Amino acid sequence: MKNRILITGALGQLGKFFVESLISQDNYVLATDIKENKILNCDYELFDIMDLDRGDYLINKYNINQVYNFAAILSAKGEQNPLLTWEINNVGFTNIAKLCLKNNIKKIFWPSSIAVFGRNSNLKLVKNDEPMLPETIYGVSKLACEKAMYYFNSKNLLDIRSIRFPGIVSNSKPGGGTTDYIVEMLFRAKSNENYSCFLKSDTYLPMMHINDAIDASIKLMNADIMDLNLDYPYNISSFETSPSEWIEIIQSIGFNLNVEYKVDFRQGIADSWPKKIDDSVLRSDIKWLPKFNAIDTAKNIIESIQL
Ligand code: AKB
Repeated sequence: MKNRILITGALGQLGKFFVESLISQDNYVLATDIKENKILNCDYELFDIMDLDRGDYLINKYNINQVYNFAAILSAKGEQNPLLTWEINNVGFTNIAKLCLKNNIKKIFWPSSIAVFGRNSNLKLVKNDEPMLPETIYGVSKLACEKAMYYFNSKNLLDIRSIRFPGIVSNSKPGGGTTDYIVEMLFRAKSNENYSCFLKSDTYLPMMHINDAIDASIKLMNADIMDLNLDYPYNISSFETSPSEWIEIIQSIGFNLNVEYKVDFRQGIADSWPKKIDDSVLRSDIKWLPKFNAIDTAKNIIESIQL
């Protein structure tokens, strides 16, 4: 057994895939979330990251030595309740940091997001260190945690590792994000239903297959700290697409999809996000390359969707 890992937000868009992958790589995993578990086949406990006592109890009961902290409210949902988003994302982040400091756990994985960037970030090709003025509370909360992460790491208090994820394509129904259309279209195409798209047809955003995201994250977690040039999150990138291009891809692999456009407030968020990402620092530090391009991603995920 390699590590004893606590995962928060394990029933969310990323968590459940990390659970499966970490278990398959010979780790013990305690999955936690705020809802009853009906999908994960591993040890599971209810845990709200606002509850420090419960966190302390679980870490000691299961002898945890690493945490993957996925509990968060995403970009679009966050705009509906900015203060709650700040609370869950930032107090949640510091609660996990507190628990780890108290229990001598050094290593934490925490996902940041392309939402940390803003219109001043050279959006056509965003390097790792651009000026950042995020426009969503989600982006603001992620950026604040990035700064806290840098503090904890540079003072050698914790070893937090992080990647700024783009839109993640998986067979799990998304919720609350600005990139959600990419997965929603695959579900609609599979069930032969029409789709109403909330972004304009030519809105390009960076995306990636869930397996590539997991592969890079676990590689980063396992990397020798001496090989890492950054004490703060790495950019990551795989492919960029737009709603109209994604529809063409879906059609090219043999599925029908009729789409009407009903653009809403999420367009403003997407317009303030990167169109293309430069992730050369990550690729060189952990020797990683994505395995799935846009077509392979669409094919692989649509085949795995169970209606
Ligand atoms: C969202 O759309 O909010 C997320 C993200 C890019 O962080 N998928």
